[in-house]
Amino acid sequence: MRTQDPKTIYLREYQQPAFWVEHISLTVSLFDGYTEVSSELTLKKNSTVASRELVLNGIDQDIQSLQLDEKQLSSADYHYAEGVLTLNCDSDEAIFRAVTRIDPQNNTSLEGLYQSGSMYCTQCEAEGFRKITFYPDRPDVMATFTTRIEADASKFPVLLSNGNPIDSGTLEGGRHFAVWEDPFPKPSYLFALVAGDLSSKDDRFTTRSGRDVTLRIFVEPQNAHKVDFALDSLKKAMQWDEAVYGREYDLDLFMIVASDFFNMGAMENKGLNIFNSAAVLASPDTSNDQRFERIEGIVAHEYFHNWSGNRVTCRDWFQLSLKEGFTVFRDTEFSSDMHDRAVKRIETVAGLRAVQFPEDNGPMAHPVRPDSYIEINNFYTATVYEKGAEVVRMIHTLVGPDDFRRGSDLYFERFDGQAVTTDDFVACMEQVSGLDLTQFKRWYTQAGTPRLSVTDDYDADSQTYRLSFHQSCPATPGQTDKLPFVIPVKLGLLGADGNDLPIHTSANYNAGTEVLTLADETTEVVFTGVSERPVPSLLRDFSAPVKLSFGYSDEQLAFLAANDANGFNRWDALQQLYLRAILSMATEHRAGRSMTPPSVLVETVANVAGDASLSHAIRASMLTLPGYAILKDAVDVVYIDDLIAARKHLVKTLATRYRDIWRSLTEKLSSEAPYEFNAEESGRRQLQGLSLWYWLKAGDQAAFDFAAQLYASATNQTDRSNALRAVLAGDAEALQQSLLSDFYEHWQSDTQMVEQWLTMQAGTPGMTVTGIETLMQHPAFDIKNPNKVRSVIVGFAMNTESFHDARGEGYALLAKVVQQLNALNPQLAARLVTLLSDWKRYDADRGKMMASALETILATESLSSNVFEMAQRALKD
Ligand code: B3K
Ligand code: ZN
Repeated sequence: MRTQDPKTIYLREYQQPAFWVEHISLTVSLFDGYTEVSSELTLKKNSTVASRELVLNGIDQDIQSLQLDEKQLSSADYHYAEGVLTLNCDSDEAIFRAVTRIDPQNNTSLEGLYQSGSMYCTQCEAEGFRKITFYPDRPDVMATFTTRIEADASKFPVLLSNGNPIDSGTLEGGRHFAVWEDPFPKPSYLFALVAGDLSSKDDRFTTRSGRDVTLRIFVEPQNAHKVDFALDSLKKAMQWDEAVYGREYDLDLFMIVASDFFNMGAMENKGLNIFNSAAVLASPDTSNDQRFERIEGIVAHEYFHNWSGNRVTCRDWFQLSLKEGFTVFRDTEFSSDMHDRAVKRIETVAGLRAVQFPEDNGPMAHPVRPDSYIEINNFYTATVYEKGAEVVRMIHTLVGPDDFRRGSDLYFERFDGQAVTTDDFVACMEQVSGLDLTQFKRWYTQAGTPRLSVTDDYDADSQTYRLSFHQSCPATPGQTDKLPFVIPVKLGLLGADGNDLPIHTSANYNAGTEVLTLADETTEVVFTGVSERPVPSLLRDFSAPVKLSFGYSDEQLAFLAANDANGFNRWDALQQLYLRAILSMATEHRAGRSMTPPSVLVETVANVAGDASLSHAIRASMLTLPGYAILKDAVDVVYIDDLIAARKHLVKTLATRYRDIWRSLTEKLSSEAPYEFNAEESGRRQLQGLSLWYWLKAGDQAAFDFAAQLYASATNQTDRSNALRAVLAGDAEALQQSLLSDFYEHWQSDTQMVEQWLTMQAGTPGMTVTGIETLMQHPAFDIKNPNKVRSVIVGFAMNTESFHDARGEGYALLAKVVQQLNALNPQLAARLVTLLSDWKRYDADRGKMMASALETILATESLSSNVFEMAQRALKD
């Protein structure tokens, strides 16, 4: 157990530093066994701060020499403890020089400079630069960088850093060097360096002002055939940001590097994005449609950060959502424009409900702009990213698209080259729109998902219809009482013929956007001239991230699913029907009674499956049942066995009742055409995959044959993985084993395919802890590789039935893995802790076992502050 609890950082304690850095000159010299880093900081006193203390962060720095101006510093001149070096600096302008040694080859934390396979790369966000050299490693210190890299020329022919290459040459002893200069002042978290034996591919983009930009992607040679899609996505993103935000790229070179060892998806380092290989390498043969879509979105996301994040960055890490919420909003809009907007909205909301809502509904809940943290890496969460994007989306809804664009223009112009706050962003939107967003900003400061309950009343005599809204927000850690939120509710009123009735109201309703804005705990809205009792369609397009309840009958939901003019709400109505059905069946199961899904639901499913007016993709999402994350979030106590039994029973009922529909859809949706990734084609494949899955659940031999045949003849990974997913979900064990071993046999030299193979196995029904332990012994597994850990461990935790096995062995295994990773990669270890954080929602027995796994974790020797913070928050009342 740790001797001292790590320090908590508070937003309210933010202070500017006493010294700014105007420029840093860095020389990084890679040697086998160690790396030498020499840095020269051009310091300038911050006149608004009285202190003369120079505060530099530095972790695992083996000091060779330190110098302030002409003075060599001895240990009496500075204080260096717990990663902070402090010294006094009497002049207003000074040069600080440091020569230190670091050990990237043994850096398994994948923060700072580290080795990834045969290459070196960096990850500096949030606080990795302090593992490279002494520096005020905080985002409000923005400096220009010159970086010189020296290394063995044959092992590391490619040497990269941010900005433009300005010099290169050979050195003695088979070594060489390259010098890079980044003219844009940036915080240290955007620094990057890469050295390796990489192959590259170039493309070009001409900006709208006519500048020619070279786009260059670097990968290990065996991946050279997997780069085209990322380059195309990049060009689309560049074009989109010019068209939609008026933002142009600012350097002559934009580079992307793929790394196999990476803690997250990708990183937006200025001019030199570094990507997790899995988030950038694509080919039809190894990436399914979902993967293509994800890669396109991430490439765009990182590119968009060049403005929302790099040119305008965060003052401190509490402002993380300033860049992340905004950039997620931007990449989501980009994807909506590239493909199908309604489908994208459905995917986004399904993801929000499955991940962010549960986070907001448990011990990990925190505001979009947190008030405090121990380890900032623990706050790269769905709340900061996805809820943060919803908050930006609501601003977009409230001010309208034109003012939003004017507001973002103002924001980029006013704050270019600065480190700012979410308040600064909102202030721009207020200025251009004239709206007062003071109350709206509670979305940034209050955690928890608001509940919006709605009742209605119709008076035929006066033809008035009344909706009464009541909002509340449950207590979250550290926040018991919440004030009302501003909630934009997009709505329509459906008449019996399924069409929208005209809306007349004196409430705060915008007829152009169909948005009603609520600001009070209770709001009564009266609609006049309503000729019949309508069915309300509320929260269209999910206009606010709230949990809405309205006492719909099953028939009304089915009616909305069939008729709503809003595609999103059609989907959502059916989701509510599924959810209700499963929850009530689970209650029956618990009571030992038989389960029967409501016939109105069963009939609606057939209608949707056969509704040719709906796109394939919309049909597929409408026919997809809510997953366990959403089911769990909807109950007070999670009796997981009952939820599993109920969900399975519904699947079985739909599968067997409609086996002919599934069969005919599966067969009809086959295509011989060569693979193309677009909305139309991926929708077709998605619906075929789902139909095949249902058909196979009906147990028909013909379905197994079809799947085996689809697998064998597949010319792309989407068809192949659809076949595999269906087979793995069924109970034909021999077929499962034969396909899985064939897959590995065939693809073992392809890293991305091996990761998918691991994930599939971890997710197989009937997977056991022993099975996972065996998988972890497989040569393809590597505990030091986050992708492999995520494939197996997160894959297993998502396998609800197996992970929540009543004996609790899954929890114990997870605790063991966290303990092991605590020493190797604290950031990843801390992520895994969240898989146990909802322990209190389970039945008492499971809850106890999950909590005891957390206790085990908390008792680990030399516990990292990352894991400590997460385990302790998870266990706290
Ligand atoms: N900004 C990075 C995330 C860094 C995470 C550090 N633990 C990727 C992104 O959001 O674009
Ligand atoms: Zn981001």
